[in-house]
Amino acid sequence: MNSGLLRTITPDEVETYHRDGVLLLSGMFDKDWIELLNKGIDTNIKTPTRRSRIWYKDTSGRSMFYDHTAWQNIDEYKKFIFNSPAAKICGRLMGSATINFFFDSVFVRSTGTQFETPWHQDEPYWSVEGYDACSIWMPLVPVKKKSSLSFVPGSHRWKTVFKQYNFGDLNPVGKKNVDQVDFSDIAEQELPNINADPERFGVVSWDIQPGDCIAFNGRTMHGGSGKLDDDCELRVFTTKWAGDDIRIKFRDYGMDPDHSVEMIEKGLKPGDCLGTDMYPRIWTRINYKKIKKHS
Ligand SMILES: O=C(O)CCC(=O)C(=O)O
Repeated sequence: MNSGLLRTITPDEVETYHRDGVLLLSGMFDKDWIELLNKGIDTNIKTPTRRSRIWYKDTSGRSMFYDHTAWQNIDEYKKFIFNSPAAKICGRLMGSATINFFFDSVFVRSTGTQFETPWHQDEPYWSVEGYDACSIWMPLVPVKKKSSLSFVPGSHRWKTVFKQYNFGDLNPVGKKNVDQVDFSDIAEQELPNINADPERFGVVSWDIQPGDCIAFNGRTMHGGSGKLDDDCELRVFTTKWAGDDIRIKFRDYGMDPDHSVEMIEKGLKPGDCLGTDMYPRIWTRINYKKIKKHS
């Protein structure tokens, strides 16, 4: 398993990440990581956390499983978080001095599932705020462009507060105890209908192979994955990473995932940096010199 970078991240790639808020990185993880994470997802599905949800289920049995913050009980996830190059990739892209792990999530669609993830920006849902948050979206099976996660380049710099989707509503099996978010009181605008005119928004997506990943900023608008062919499944492992300017923030309108209870239990409060054994520091830049500020 590679713990170092399989290849250099180029200055052009860093530039693209900050300009577009999203970047496809080919060939970053060797096949041992993919095997390990597939095993981890099998365990996760068999032993879901209390916060897991089935986002979608149809009468033919096609479904989508979602879970998050499962890493502390799944050795394969733990190994990936502490030993894979993911934290280093985020550190290089963000130009941060340190990288703490934030949380993991999985999105597992059975073959032929049509369900599309609604468009959204992650950071407004989270129990933290800041520019320096990077997600690593890693499919563990090949994904066609039409089924892959799509992005609106540049949307990480949008200033509008949108009325975003309440993912807590995605409960076809009737599970009630989930994080609820209601943006109505703070929203300045409805979410734009990106699917109605993807070209106007410059929507991008890619064919992806296991070992590739997409890195994106916590504020970048994304969605639209799904629409699977009958012989294609989609298994995705995502990790969220915090760089220099990320601070804890509790939001009155709800959070998803809502980590506030666990954060308070760990002695963390609004305004603090992430830390403790729940948000371990995984990477520190050697000879850090603040040369560029992107936020
Ligand atoms: O894979 C998906 O369908 C959704 C991924 C996502 O929203 C995320 O990783 O933040």
